[in-house]
Amino acid sequence: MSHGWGYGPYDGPVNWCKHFPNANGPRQSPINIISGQASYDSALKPLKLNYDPSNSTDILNNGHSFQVGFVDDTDSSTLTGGPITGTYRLKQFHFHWGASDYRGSEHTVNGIKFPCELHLVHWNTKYLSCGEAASHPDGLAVVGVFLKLGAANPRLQKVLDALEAIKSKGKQTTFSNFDAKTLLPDSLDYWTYNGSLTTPPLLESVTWIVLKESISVSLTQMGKFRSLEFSGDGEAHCCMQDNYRPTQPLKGRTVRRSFK
Ligand code: SG4
Ligand code: ZN
Repeated sequence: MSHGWGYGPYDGPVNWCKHFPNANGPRQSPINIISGQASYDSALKPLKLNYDPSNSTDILNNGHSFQVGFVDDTDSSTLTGGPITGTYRLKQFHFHWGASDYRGSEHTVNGIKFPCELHLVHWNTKYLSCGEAASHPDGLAVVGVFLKLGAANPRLQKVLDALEAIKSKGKQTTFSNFDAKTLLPDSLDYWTYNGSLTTPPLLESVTWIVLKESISVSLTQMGKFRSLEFSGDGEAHCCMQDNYRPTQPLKGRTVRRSFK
């Protein structure tokens, strides 16, 4: 492993600690959420997501996942309330998924893995940029949503139809007028804890907000995620699958819940 990292046998999660010492830090993510051990906190506020669909710009295969990016130079798409103080701006959303239907999510609930997990990444506007925010303990807030197998989800279709154009690493295309709020479930009940980015450099700057209610995805739709490639043009084809980090030790942290 040079400076690169991935999800394979040599560059995958168990080897990340060699170049990214944060991997063994006190507040790493993801974690297994044990529902019976999460403490109800009546002081937790409802989540407020205020997204402007005209802020979505592009969709990119970065060789680890694919992400939909948003304009973030004003407070036009924000997350407030919940466990956070102040205003956080939406930067991008991306997914993690498995090669089989029995794994793929990063967080687990009572040991249960979901086939896919959506992450909506926001940064604290008390800092100057997402990059700067990522090095502060209160810099980022990521909303995690589990996808469970079931009916085809029409709200995912625009995203999935765009994947054809970004099959290999480094490919990017425009992705305009997308309302990320349509991807969320009806209930915004959540668990929250202090954690990290789940990819190198594993910075310990994320307030995690994991929704209790999942959204649905069909087998055919999961197939579209799995047909993306980690590899770039001209490299040996390598399917983008199992791009999740396994759960990390809690190390004394508390997980709170917003619901009774
Ligand atoms: C994915 O690889 C995203 O594509 C990355 O986005 C993201 O990094 C990374 O996951 C870690 O984010 O919510 N899973 S996570 O902790 O958001 C960042 C980019 O590379 C910094 C922009
Ligand atoms: Zn993620």
